[in-house]
Amino acid sequence: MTRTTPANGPTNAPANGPAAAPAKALDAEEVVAAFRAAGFGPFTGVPCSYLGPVISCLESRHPDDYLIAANEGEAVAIAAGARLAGRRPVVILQNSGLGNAVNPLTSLCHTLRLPVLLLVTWRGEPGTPDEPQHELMGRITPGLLSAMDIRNELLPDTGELLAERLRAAAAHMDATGLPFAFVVPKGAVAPLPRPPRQPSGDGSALLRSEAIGHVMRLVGDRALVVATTGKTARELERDQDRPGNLYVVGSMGCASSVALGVALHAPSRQVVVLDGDGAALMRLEAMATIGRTAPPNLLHVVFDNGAYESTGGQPTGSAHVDFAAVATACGYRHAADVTTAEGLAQALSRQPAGDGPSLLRVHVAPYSDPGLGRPALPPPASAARFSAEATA
Ligand SMILES: Cc1ncc(C[n+]2csc(CCOP(=O)(O)OP(=O)(O)O)c2C)c(N)n1
Repeated sequence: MTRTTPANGPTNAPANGPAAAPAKALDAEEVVAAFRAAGFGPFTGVPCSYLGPVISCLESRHPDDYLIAANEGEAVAIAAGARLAGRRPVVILQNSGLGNAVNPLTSLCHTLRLPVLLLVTWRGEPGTPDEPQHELMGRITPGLLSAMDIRNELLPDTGELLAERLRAAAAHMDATGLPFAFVVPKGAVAPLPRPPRQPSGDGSALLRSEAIGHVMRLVGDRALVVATTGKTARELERDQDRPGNLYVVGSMGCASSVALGVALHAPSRQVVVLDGDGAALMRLEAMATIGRTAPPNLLHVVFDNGAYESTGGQPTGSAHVDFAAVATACGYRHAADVTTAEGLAQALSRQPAGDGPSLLRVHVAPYSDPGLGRPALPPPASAARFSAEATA
């Protein structure tokens, strides 16, 4: 698969070797304009930093045509519905989210012949250094798309070629009723100039890194702590690394379910999950199972910054969700919203360890240290260390 040669069909071979870096970067406005000119829209999906500029452009210029989804599978189903209503929908997703989308792509779009256009980013592209959680999916992305009968090719690197390939994609989708995917490598879309980020508002909002520090101090040394993907895990590792911490670097949204599994099978230990609002929304069903199984030793902390901060700060839509009410309705014994360090301490004193499950939604600023590093500990080492601690 090359940048300018379209794939020949649904069986086009996966790219096994290192791919060349994109020759040029497309401008995000140019990408959005080309898709719209070819009749594509609405757009829905979950962000990846590679497509952050495209999402920002959609949010600012075409807010009625961009819908934030909580989960990539949900986005595919929304797009399928939009197709039924006569539109040519586009789903924006990171390739890690292909896992969430496999079922609706195969058993909904394929079965009902509802063609949706995918813009899939290519984290972990072979030959391009990336984080461990992207290695396997990066290797199999083109092959996985092909295995699902989804014709795929790299996003072209000029506006003219993009317009041409969009016409070809539309013709293919009309002729076959099948989805089509453009795979978006690193650097394919130029970043937007960004003003230096500051803690928002009047500076009184808690920073997530501070809030993590408060929670860790209040839960104590013996607590087992499971941190969600993105900057939450990275901040925890940087500031508070210890054997009882597990950094769930991938599988966005699964940290609370991992914590549930630990809590049910290590009943003598307090288990704390540090979740994000985007991650909690991605797998909101986890709260139903936590509430039903009701492990008394589980504390679920959601750091709500209203954003997918780790991928560039796109909004999550969490302001529309009352997490505490959801948790209570699901069967959690305690749930509270807090905005300050004092509120956090008071809420935890009212939700004693052993009287859970409890939920604490901590409102934090959508900000993190721009110099925040990547996890130093290889994921298998982090898992083995945590497991040894959990079974000690
Ligand atoms: C299935 C999946 N989809 C998308 C991503 C890309 N991604 C990584 S972190 C992140 C944002 C997480 O948002 P949130 O839980 O609110 O935490 P924050 O980044 O705000 O700390 C996203 C979208 C991913 N890793 N996995």
